[in-house]
Amino acid sequence: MSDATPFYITTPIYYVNDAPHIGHAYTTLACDVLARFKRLDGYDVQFLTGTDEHGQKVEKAAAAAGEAAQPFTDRMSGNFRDLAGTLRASNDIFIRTTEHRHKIASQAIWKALVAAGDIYLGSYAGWYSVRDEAFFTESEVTKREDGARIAPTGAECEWVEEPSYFFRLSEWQDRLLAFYEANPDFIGPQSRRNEVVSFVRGGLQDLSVSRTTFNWGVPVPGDDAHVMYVWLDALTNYITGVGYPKTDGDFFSRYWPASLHMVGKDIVRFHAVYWPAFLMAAGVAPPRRVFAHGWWTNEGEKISKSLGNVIDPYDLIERYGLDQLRYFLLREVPFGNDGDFSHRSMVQRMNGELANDYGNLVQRTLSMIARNCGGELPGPGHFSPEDTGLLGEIYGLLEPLRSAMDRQAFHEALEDIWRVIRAANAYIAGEEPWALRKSDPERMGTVLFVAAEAIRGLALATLPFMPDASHRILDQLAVEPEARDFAAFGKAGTLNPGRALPKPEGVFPRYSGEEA
Ligand code: ME8
Repeated sequence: MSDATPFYITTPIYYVNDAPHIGHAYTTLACDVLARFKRLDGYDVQFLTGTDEHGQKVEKAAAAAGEAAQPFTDRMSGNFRDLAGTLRASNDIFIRTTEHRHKIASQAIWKALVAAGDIYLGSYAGWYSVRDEAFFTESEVTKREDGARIAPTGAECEWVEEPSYFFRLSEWQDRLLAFYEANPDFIGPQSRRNEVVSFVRGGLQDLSVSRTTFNWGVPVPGDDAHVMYVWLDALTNYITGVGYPKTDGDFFSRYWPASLHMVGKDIVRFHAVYWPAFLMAAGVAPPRRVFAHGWWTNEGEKISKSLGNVIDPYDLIERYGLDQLRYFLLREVPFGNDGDFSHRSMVQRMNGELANDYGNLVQRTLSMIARNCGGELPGPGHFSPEDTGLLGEIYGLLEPLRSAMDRQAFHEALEDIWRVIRAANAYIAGEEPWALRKSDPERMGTVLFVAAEAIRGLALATLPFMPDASHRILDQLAVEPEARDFAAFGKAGTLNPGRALPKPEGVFPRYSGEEA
């Protein structure tokens, strides 16, 4: 195995009750950008995504579709797999919770919890929200006018009374608080961390971890009348994916604990409270970090099927392009905050930041080289302070990018990159290479070389965000495939003066269609 540092990143596994939408695409893209960044930076990455296929919600959806649960989940899971492909997600693992290996892993963690004395048989009587697949206490639900009980998430609850196994979560309060204290980066952003800590400080109740009123789930070992609570089954996917229960295997010991579970803010409690408690109880190390991003609304409204305003990622890709969508989603909101999707701001960013700022920089530099240097990359002469200034900005970009990416501050990374794009545009405007063609061709060559070197660095920096467009820019600079990683970032000499460049063509089209 490679001696590179391992980095294991996961998306939530998505429920297959419905078609994927922009929210699912968002989390997957954010993970993909980080996975690509880490690979380019020399890490040994495992990137997992997949589908959550058990539980009442999926069973009901299958029944509503008039299908048996397994073929229904096969079909629906395929939609998520297809979306990952369309998004160009570079996941190494696609896991489904109906796979045999996952049943083995789920039953193994169950047995470990039983062996640790953390599971007992009792009976549950309380509220359950099928939409959230979550239990709620009397004090958490509110009564609507028609008498229906509503969870804090807005979902309707039903009353459930059934025999159930419980996990002794109440006994994990102190150990969880000590764990958060010892691992200040375990939950990001800070606001979510505070929320989780105060939730746990408020006291924890034992958690029902099995159901008996339906059977679409992993059978509880030794008691077939119960299926495992879907969240215990679902969370376990993250260790199934790296080989659990074979914890002494190379794969598991290499990639576990996960570097990062990326989730939406809706499911932070499951990941930052229940999951580390299950794992510690089962004698498995908790993940290193959980980052909960914010929620997208559509033109100011909550996205929901009943409002009919679900945003289809395929439509956006068709209209604006995949790289454009990837850029927009990670640039539009500080990662961690909620965001509002609007076509207006999509078009503004696409035209202003991609076509004008970045696209023009590339396009005018490459077309000046094509026109004035016979299509060959010019060689540099003596460097002026302006030249070394811009080169310094480029070579200095990687460190702030690393820092931003390690904090999942994608917007900050993009701002850093755009600062250098603007500096490069200002450099060209100041140096006026077009005016040097006759008066000082050597100086013109130096300026165009420096601009090309800046573009090379920028294209490497944008590779994780916009892989297609960035590769096309590197193609136009004739950068060799093996020089397309961060090891080559600050390596002057990767560009070959005298080398014939392909005919330049724009990579960031302007959007000129009708706005939706
Ligand atoms: O919760 N804005 O699956 P799920 C941003 N199966 N992100 C959104 C979003 C929105 N409007 N809507 C969804 C589940 N997401 C469980 C997870 S993990 C062991 C089990 C994203 O299909 C966001 O990442 O409901 C959210 O956490 C996830 O989709 C929920 O997907």
